[in-house]
Amino acid sequence: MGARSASKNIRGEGSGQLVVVSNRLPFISEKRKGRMQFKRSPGGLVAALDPALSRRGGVWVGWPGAETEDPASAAEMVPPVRSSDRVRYRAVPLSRREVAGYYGAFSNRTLWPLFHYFLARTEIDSGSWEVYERVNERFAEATAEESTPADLVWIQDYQLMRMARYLRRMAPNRRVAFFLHIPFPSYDVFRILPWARHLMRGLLSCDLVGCQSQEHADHMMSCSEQLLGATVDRGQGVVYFEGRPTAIQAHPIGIDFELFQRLGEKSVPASSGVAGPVEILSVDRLDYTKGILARLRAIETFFDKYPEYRRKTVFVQLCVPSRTSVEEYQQLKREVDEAVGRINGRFSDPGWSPIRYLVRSVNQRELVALYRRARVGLINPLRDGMNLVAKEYVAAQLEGRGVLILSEMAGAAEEMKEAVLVNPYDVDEVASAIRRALVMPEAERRSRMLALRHRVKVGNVQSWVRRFVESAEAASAIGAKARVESPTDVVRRKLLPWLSKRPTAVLFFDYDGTLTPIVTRPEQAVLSTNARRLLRRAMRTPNLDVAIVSGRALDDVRRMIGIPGLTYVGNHGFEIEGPGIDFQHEALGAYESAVEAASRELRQIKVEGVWVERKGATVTVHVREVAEKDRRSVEKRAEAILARHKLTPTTGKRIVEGRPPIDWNKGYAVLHVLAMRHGVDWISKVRALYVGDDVTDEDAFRSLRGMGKSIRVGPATHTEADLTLPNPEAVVDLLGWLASGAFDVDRV
Ligand code: GDG
Repeated sequence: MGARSASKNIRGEGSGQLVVVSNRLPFISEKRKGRMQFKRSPGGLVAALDPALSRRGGVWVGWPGAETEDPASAAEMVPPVRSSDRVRYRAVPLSRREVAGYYGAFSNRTLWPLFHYFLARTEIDSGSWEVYERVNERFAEATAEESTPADLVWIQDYQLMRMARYLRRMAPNRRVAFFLHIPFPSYDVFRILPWARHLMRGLLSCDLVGCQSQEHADHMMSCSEQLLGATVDRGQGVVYFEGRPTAIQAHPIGIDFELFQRLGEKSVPASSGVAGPVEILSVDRLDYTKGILARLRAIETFFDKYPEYRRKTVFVQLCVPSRTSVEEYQQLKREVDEAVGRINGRFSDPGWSPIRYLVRSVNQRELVALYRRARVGLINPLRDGMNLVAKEYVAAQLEGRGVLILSEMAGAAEEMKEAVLVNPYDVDEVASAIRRALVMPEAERRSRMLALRHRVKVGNVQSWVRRFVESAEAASAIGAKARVESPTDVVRRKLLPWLSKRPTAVLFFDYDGTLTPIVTRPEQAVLSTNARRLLRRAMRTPNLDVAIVSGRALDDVRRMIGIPGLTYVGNHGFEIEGPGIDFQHEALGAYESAVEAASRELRQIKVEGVWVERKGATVTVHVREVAEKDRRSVEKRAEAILARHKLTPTTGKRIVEGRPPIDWNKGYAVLHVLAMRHGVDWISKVRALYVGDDVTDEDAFRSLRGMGKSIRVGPATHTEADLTLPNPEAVVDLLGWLASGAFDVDRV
């Protein structure tokens, strides 16, 4: 296609180009007199990315802003490429329905409110989720076409959280980074989304995921762990999932400091478009996350509590209309109008009104003039990814006399510690902070502002782009090297497509040597707290059914695990107990006296270290502690005694076991559990997975051949199992992944 061949002219030699992907392309297009006209979108992000794109050569992929399903007419909505251009644009055409579902609904009525902790406003609608998925896939297709493995793909924001997953599938070698401009919520909030795991997988398909603050990065790491069972290295800020590392880092965005400073220098009070004094200033998009109503309550409280400021102080609230077609935003506008009217009605007198309320966008020159004049910048959103207004206010404070009051809930608060920090929900605190700012001694104001200005200058948007791109390149280089899978990753990758073809998985775990390391004496084989927690979690996961299968007596294994409600298989399958199952092999009674007599005789073997364990229907001779030289002869004597009593001797890891000569073993028991729990046609309903380490587990591996899957734990020996894991730690790792329900629903 045209764009692709054009890219050859544009692409710089040597290093790859930068491919920026965002919901909107960075310009507004309009047809005038039959010709398309393009106007650059305002804003620091576009201004900072433009030079980076031109320097390296690059492509910007995005939606051009007008609804169309036709790729040809979408291609007309981007500026034409001349051969000298180093940046070009690729339009992703979206229909009216797609824009409504992906942007209007899922992005703005599901992700936006949830990520800002407005749970009651969060819509959960699978229809819009499906559109979001499809549109993300379309962005990935366009990006795959526009890029090569040498390029760096940089995806912007919450509208495109699934895109990297698709891009990886279409173009596995792309270097991919993502930046989230809005907050990332805590696990307890994020998990509310039925598609939380899907979104997490989308993020973990990147080499680098950047966010505004360390708090958001921490939330991403714990969600990776809890939702997907991924391995997290918090010290390094890396998550390992499906054999690849993803760096998760805070990259607080900045502003074009020089620009705001320059505009500040040029500004004159009259250019602000607001006459009279401006003591307190707030500037926001008209959005419920910005906390305008709570702020107005704080202003009212301020005038109530400190009447000496009436007739003197003016609060200017500039609201830029936003998402005006959405009913909720229209409602918010009515509420803000009403609150302003009421407060002004209460306090105004003929010469003075406490609130100057402007609902419109002003140009940047006017905005900076306002910033410069304001004695107090009141920036107290209820929740905000960063909040650039706070930084812009600081940059425009050339005299350094202003005071910034900043919400603790804004990402900016993590860096801007010299501001007066407030809880925006606490109207009394905000009212007192305003008063404190107005009476703050000049020396204190200056020293706070000086420090803030220094930070904002150093962390400007240009350095943000530079650092992010450098980190993304470093992360993708490490990722390419580290793409060596751990044994658990290999097993996970092989199991995933198989497991996800059935709604339920039945997991069978042997105990000793599988869930716990092999120890000298059975009572020392204690289950770790982590393994117990994960088993509990697996039990509560709706699509998992968990059974423990052991050679130990049933009572013993139940006690060692200590989780009521699981299925327990004891004595190599002779005894089974669990929800809906209470089983004892019928032939057991007939051999009870033989087992008893054999046990008595075995106890007569008086060799140091021999230890006989009677386990109901079976008897075990432990020889682990017997001196090496005597071990074999003890085993032989034990086998002879068992044979004399017509019991079948089996030799395992440093044990000899006598069992009734009944054709019954762990393998039959597993099939019995499956039939009892899920019906004789279980094979069409569930997936069965058996994990064990011993020869006796081989019976289970054999019975599941072709019907289920099995994993042998321990050093590679001859085994009938389909897969292997090196040790119990790897089993617990796998259990973590299974217990997280990670293979549920989503097949990708
Ligand atoms: C998202 C995140 C994060 C406002 N009024 C006028 C005007 N503005 C400009 C400001 C500022 C921008 O709009 C608003 O940026 P914020 O950061 O405050 O908020 P969001 O739009 O919600 O942005 C946010 C940001 O992404 C970047 O990562 O900080 O947390 O929610 O630049 O100057 N500009 C002009 N006239 C106005 O009337 N010219």
